[in-house]
Amino acid sequence: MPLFKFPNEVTVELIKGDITEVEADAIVNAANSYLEHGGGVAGAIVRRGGWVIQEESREWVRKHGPVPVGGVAVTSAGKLKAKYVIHTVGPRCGIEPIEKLDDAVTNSLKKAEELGLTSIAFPAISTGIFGCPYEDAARIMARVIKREAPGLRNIRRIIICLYGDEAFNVFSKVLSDEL
Ligand code: AR6
Repeated sequence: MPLFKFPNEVTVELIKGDITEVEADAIVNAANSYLEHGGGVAGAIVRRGGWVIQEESREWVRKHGPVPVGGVAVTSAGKLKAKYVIHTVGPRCGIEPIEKLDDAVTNSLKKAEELGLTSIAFPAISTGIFGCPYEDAARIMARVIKREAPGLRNIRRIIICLYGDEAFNVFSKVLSDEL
């Protein structure tokens, strides 16, 4: 059952597990600006989706330059169930302001809308290697969803995929409080 449903039927679901297994039109990658997908979500996406995702990412950076913090880039999803990977760069906590996470989530939703997609799955961007606390990240994601969901025309499912009990419990609490 979804955690929340907006009047325009957009639902928010929280799930626990590996985002590379989620069935959604797009999965969001917690990337770095160079789209070099080493560890965390990014590493898992390339391992499971195939090297083509890394190759397309390098091609994107060659054409457009590094992705700014809060920006997005799109590639195919290789062998994943998704149609696209939307790569976004979250802030590195302690180096960039965590508020940039608002841009990362907002721009990912906008890109999915632009592509005409109906479902999008997010990981807890910036809460792994980039060191942001789950609670702060969850609050920002909740705020963006609350602000953006009522205006969405194509997206009907927003999935947040959390890795492990702690992340899942914190996000569940914050999102149910704030949505
Ligand atoms: N599915 C869902 N969530 C996951 C998975 C997975 N397979 N693997 C890890 N997480 P991170 P960041 C969780 O480090 O902090 C990469 O090297 C993880 O527990 O993937 O934005 C990039 O290339 C954490 O809660 O992303 C960048 O250099 C959350 O996903 C850098 O890490 C995000 O962890 C980005 O760091």
